[in-house]
Order: sequence, then structure tokens, then C-alpha cells
Amino acid sequence: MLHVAAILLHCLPLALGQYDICKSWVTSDEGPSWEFYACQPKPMIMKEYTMVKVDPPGITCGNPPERFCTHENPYLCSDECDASNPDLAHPPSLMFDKEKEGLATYWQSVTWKRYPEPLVANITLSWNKSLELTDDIVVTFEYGRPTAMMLEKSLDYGRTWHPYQYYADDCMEAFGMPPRKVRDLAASSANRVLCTEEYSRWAGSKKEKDVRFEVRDRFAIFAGPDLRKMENLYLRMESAKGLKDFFTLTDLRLRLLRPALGGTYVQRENLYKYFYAISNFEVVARCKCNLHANACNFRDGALQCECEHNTTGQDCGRCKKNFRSKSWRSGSYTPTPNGSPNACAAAGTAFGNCECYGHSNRCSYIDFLNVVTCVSCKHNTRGQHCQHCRLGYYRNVSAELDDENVCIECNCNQLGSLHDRCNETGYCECRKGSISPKCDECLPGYHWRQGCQPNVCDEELLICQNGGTCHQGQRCICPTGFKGALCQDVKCDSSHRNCDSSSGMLAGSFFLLVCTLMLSMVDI
Ligand SMILES: *[C@@H]1O[C@H](CO)[C@@H](O)[C@H](O)[C@H]1NC(C)=O
Ligand SMILES: *[C@@H]1O[C@H](CO)[C@@H](O)[C@H](O)[C@H]1NC(C)=O
Ligand SMILES: *[C@@H]1O[C@H](CO)[C@@H](O)[C@H](O)[C@H]1NC(C)=O
Ligand SMILES: *[C@@H]1O[C@H](CO)[C@@H](O)[C@H](O)[C@H]1NC(C)=O
Ligand SMILES: *[C@@H]1O[C@H](CO)[C@@H](O)[C@H](O)[C@H]1NC(C)=O
Ligand SMILES: [Ca+2]
Repeated sequence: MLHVAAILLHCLPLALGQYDICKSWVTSDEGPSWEFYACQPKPMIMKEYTMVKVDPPGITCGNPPERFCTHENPYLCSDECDASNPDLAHPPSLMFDKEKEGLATYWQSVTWKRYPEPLVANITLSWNKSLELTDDIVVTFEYGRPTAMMLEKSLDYGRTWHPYQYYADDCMEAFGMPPRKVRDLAASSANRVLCTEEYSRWAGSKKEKDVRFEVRDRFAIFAGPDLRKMENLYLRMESAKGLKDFFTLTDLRLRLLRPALGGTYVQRENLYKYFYAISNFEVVARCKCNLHANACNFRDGALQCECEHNTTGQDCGRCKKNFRSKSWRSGSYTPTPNGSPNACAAAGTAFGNCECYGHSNRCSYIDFLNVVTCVSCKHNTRGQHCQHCRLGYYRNVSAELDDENVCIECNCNQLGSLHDRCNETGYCECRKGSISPKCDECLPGYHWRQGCQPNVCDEELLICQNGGTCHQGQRCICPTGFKGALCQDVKCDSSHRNCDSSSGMLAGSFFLLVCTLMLSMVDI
């Protein structure tokens, strides 16, 4: 028993400093209760959970079987890659397996037989979960490291991609960027994307195999050379949001652009020695749980945070149902050493009696009314408790009052409705002639033309005459020889004898007269 207590005492300060407990049972004068802290899961070896895709199709060697040689033995091209033979196959999965002592297993590409067409490949790793890098990404190449490649990342499950780091033996030539070292970065540029020449030099393929994305060197800018002062880094991440996001990702993509050359030039007469081979792809990271969980497990096909503080979601990014009396917030590393849990609170406990259903974080006391009211209601709500919908929105009956989707936009058709407000069931108020909940349809006797217009013709009262046909209620299509809105008039031209040619003229001059009158009225 004493032994156990001693271990606990020894471990606790360290544990708290690492933000790895979310709560503890404490006894105070008012009796025992839970105390809550900011918390985060431990770093994990993420290659075990990755989904991998290698592009373009057919870039993996062995189908059909192919011979290759190495830069060390350029004229002994007897090695073979054969996808149908397990001993000679080099599938992508071999980048993520556990290496046995002394025996590297690796993915391998086809050789550069299509030179001078570039030999390019994309290796995309996806986790379907936001992760925060905690250590260097290390990619191990057998038979030489590429002379040009880049690392990209996505924060949104592969929808958009951003450059992460460029690698080349000559950065200026390959990417038009001056070479830099992460170790030379200043605090203000710790999240700079740079091009490095440190991992592309030819040093014999056996000696230097690793290509790094230096996470620790970037951390060290704030946490010191041995990463002893992690709290400095955490404080910095708290104040500079871009910094935290820089180490966050859901997907990684390695774009291999030019293989190891083993010399200055490509030898056209022996292209069997140019290819890519990766034996390991190490990614160490923790699940991003917004400081609301200290455990992350693989469930239902994806990593999931085990959320505390009454939060929920894959990243603990929401408040649980009935715990939405204030808006969700990420936990915070400050104040050290325990941070702030920023837990979600049950309805009614947030500000005494002022309930805002999670649509506002602030209440304000209005002196002359003697009431406390929510300020800046979000999610299109309004009212003292953010309990109503803003004008132009109506209540979503299938959502609770504390749901983000509680108010639905009326979406009234601008041309068909009188204004953009609607009643509690989402019905807009329609102009004459329009109908339907959003006023975007026409009553019988009307047709849609920038709103509902009364029909010019129809099949009942306004029938086109003299054999004319009604076109979509908008106009009569008259047979030759007839005119007028309903084809009621005979057309006047020289071939029709019994047509008074002066009547047209008369009507025309009358029209002119009216127009002149109207114009002069406008002038006045
Ligand atoms: C590799 O990915 C990039 C985008 O990140 C894309 O433009 C390129 O076409 C891809 N190359 C191959 C060979 O799939
Ligand atoms: C990604 O994770 C989500 C949430 O856990 C899950 O619903 C979805 O099916 C997963 N998608 C894939 C492609 O695994
Ligand atoms: C979450 O809700 C439960 C149930 O009401 C409560 O016992 C617990 O203290 C809450 N946790 C936090 C961190 O507020
Ligand atoms: C109504 O609320 C439910 C529950 O949140 C949501 O799934 C649904 O999308 C909402 N409806 C609309 C039209 O926004
Ligand atoms: C909203 O308006 C529609 C159409 O006028 C009507 O049928 C419905 O009953 C109204 N709903 C409410 C709650 O007043
Ligand atoms: Ca391997």
C-alpha cells in the first residue's frame, strides 16, 4: 500500500505537467468532488492506423515482373520485383509493417524506363481523424533518397492540400526556393514552409536513408534543445493559433518527383537503377481532442477521442446534448500546470438563471429593465435567452432549443413574396398570384415571369381567336393574317382589301401623342 502511494506521488506531478488526466477526485471542506483539467491523449505510432494510396496506378513494381539493379552494383541487374511472388513483391503495406532485425521490407516503384519522362509517384496517407504531430516524420528510403520531392498535408480529410516541406539536392533548381534549415528558424517563423537540401545528397545508399520532417527542431525553438520546457511551447500554441494548426493534419502526401541518381547525371543506358524504395514511414502523433480527452481508440473504422468534460464528437468538438448552456470551447493549456477544462455545462447552470441555450457566451445586465439578457445570440437566434429565431428564420421542430440547427432560413422567393419573413411552419407571405410555402409557384391564371403575372391568354376566358394558340399563358401565337393580344384583329397589308390602311396609322399617331404627353409630364 505504502509502495503504491509512493509511486503515485512520484508520478503525479509529471503526469499533470503532460496534461494526461482529465479529472481527479478531490476532498475539500465541502466534501469530495471531481476537479477537472485540460487533458490530451498520449502520442501514438500512427502508421498502424493509416490508410494508404499510391498513385499513379501501376507505379508499384512487379506487374509485369521487372529486373532492377542498384547504384552500388549498376551492372548486376539480377534483382527482381514480381508482384505475384510474395518473396519478390513490394506492395505499399511494407512501408508500415514492423521491421525485423536486419531485414528491411519495402515498397518499390517501377524503374525509370520511360526516361526522360519524369518518374513521379504520390503516396497519400489518410487517418480520417485530426492528429497533432508530436515527433519527427521519418521516411526511410532504401537504395538512395530522392533528389526532388515534397511533403504535403491536408487538414480537411483530403479536400484541400498545403505544402509542408520541399526536399531537393538543389532547392533553387528544383523549386526556385533558397535552401534553409529548420534549426535556423526564428520564433516568429516556426511555422514556415521551407526547402531543405539536408536529406537529398548522395552519401551512398547504405549510409543515410532517412528523410525527416523536423517537428522536434521546431518545438525546440520554444521548448529548448531537450524539449524540457514544453509548457513554453504549449503557451505559445495557445496564443498563436497558426502554430497549433501547423502541426495538425488529417492526411499526408509524399510527392516523389525525381529518384536518387547516384551521380550528377542520369545514365540513359542503364535506367534499371533508378526507382524509389521506402521501407518505413514513421508518423508519431496524438489524436486532436481539443484538450477534452486523454484517450483515443480505434472504433468503428476510425480513431475516436474518448471525450470527457461533457463534450462529444470524434474530436470532442461539440457539447453533449443537454450540456449546451454555453458555447463549446476547446480546453486551454493555461494556466499552467493544469490548464482549463472549459467543460460544457448542463442547461441552466451557466450564469445563474440566465440560460442562453448555448447560442451565446455572454450575458448582460440591463439596468433600467432589471433583467439579465443574453448578448450576441448566434445560430440565427434572438431574444433574452436566445430562445427565438431571428426575423427571416423559423423554428426547426425536430431540433432542441440548444441545437445549432434550431433556426431554419425562411428562404422566401424574392419575386413571389412580400417580404423575407415566414410563419412558424416556414410559410412565406405571397404576392398576388403566387402560392406554395416559399411563394415560388403561380396560381391558376398566372404564369411565372419574374414573379407571377396574370395570364394574357388561356383555355377558358381568354381564348386565342381566329385559330391562334396560347403559348404558356404569355401570348397568343396568331396565324398569318391576324394580330392583337388574342388574334382578334385582321392584319393590314396591301393584299387584304377590306382592311382600312389608315386605322393603323391613326392608332400609331395616337400612341405617339400619349407618349409625348407623358414625357412632358415627366419634365414638369
Ligand atoms: C500527385 O498529387 C498532386 C496534388 O497534390 C497532383 O497534382 C498530381 O497530379 C498527383 N500525381 C500523380 C502521379 O497522381
Ligand atoms: C471516417 O470517420 C467517420 C467518423 O468516425 C466515419 O463515420 C466514416 O465512415 C469514416 N470514413 C472512412 C472512409 O473511413
Ligand atoms: C458532466 O455531466 C455529469 C452529469 O451531469 C456531471 O456529473 C459531471 O460533473 C459533468 N462534467 C463536467 C466536466 O462538467
Ligand atoms: C433540423 O434539426 C435537425 C436536428 O439537429 C437537423 O438534423 C436538421 O438538418 C435540421 N433541419 C434543417 C432544415 O436545418
Ligand atoms: C402558416 O401559413 C400557412 C399558409 O398560410 C398555414 O397553412 C399554416 O397553418 C400557418 N402556420 C401557422 C403555425 O400559423
Ligand atoms: Ca517495412
